[in-house]
Amino acid sequence: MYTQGLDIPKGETSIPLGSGESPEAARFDAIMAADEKIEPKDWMPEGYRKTLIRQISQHAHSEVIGMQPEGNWITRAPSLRRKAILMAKVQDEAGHGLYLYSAAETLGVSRDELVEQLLNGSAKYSSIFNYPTLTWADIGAIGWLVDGAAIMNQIPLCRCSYGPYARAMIRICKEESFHQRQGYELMLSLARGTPEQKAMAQDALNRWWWPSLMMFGPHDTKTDADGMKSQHSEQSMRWRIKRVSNDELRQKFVDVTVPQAEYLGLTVPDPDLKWNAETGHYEFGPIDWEEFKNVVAGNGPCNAKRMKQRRAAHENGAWVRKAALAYAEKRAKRQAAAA
Ligand code: BYC
Repeated sequence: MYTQGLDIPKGETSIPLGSGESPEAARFDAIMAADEKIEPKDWMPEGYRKTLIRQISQHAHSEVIGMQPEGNWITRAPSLRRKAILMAKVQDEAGHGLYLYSAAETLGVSRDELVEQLLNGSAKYSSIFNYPTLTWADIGAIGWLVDGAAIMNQIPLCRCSYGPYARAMIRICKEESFHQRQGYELMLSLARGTPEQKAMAQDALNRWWWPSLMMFGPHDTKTDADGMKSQHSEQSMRWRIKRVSNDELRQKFVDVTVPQAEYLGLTVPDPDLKWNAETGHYEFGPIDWEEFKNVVAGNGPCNAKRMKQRRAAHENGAWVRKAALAYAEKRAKRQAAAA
């Protein structure tokens, strides 16, 4: 059974795998070298398969758990327009989860197995969804910053070497783009509203900024005092699963987002933030990796609540799954009888 974490078999630490060892391995190497797609029936190294199952399933779980912080505000949206937009967005996240579970299934893992890993707590999902949505402005901040960070991370995944994941990402990115825009538009309305509304927008930016930077994952190479370093990036980039590193994506996100905050008239909560004309990038302060580790370990402000709600939703949905199975069986019997 697939387990989370670093379990890439020894001897599969880099590609090329050793073309010539077997015709299949040589073909895999050739596909990588030509920057073409690996498809489900193609031979692939076990480590490649496991890395993809890990990343795609974590991504799917993130989309599913990610419905909760925003779903929390559907009944309290301040207008019918905002409610309709938010409902559409949350439904999109459910859809993303489903495309991604389907993409993971093409790698030979069952959806039941993946869902079980989420429910029993052995699977990870993005740290960002363990923070609370305290005010309506948080809905704007999530769209602007969280979906903004997600797009930055996911656009390169549209060029991932695994075909089903790359194709799922194309549609997801189109939808994420709408999500980001609605979030920014919401923030703009608040920033141009009453002083209280502007203060609410600033407070949301203050709380979501640093967790959004953490979404990109640990640093690429630096081993900080706390030992934070991306474990998988190097190999995943060789396999063309990841195309751009965690730090590069984080920097791109900061460079794009700081001027957006300025346009809103809001202040990014980082006293060290400054433009470096020589590098053409913003410099920013240190990330609190202790907080990240704590949240990923299950001790964030909302981890327990998110998991409790997901387990309850799964149990409450048991009758739907049972009914769908019974209907599928009945239909198969009818079709067999008619044939
Ligand atoms: N949170 O070696 P690294 C959305 C883990 S949903 C938790 O760099 P990798 C949305 C990492 O898993 C957006 N854990 O890993 C939905 C690894 O642990 P394991 C979700 C994190 O995989 C609803 C360890 O740290 N996006 O858009 O090469 C509403 C070492 O990291 C995090 C995706 O899932 C984190 N933030 O790179 C609104 C994108 N970061 O597995 C919006 C797809 C790292 O060894 N995923 N870890 O136990 C990716 O691009 C990559 O998996 C990551 C991490 C960049 C996230």
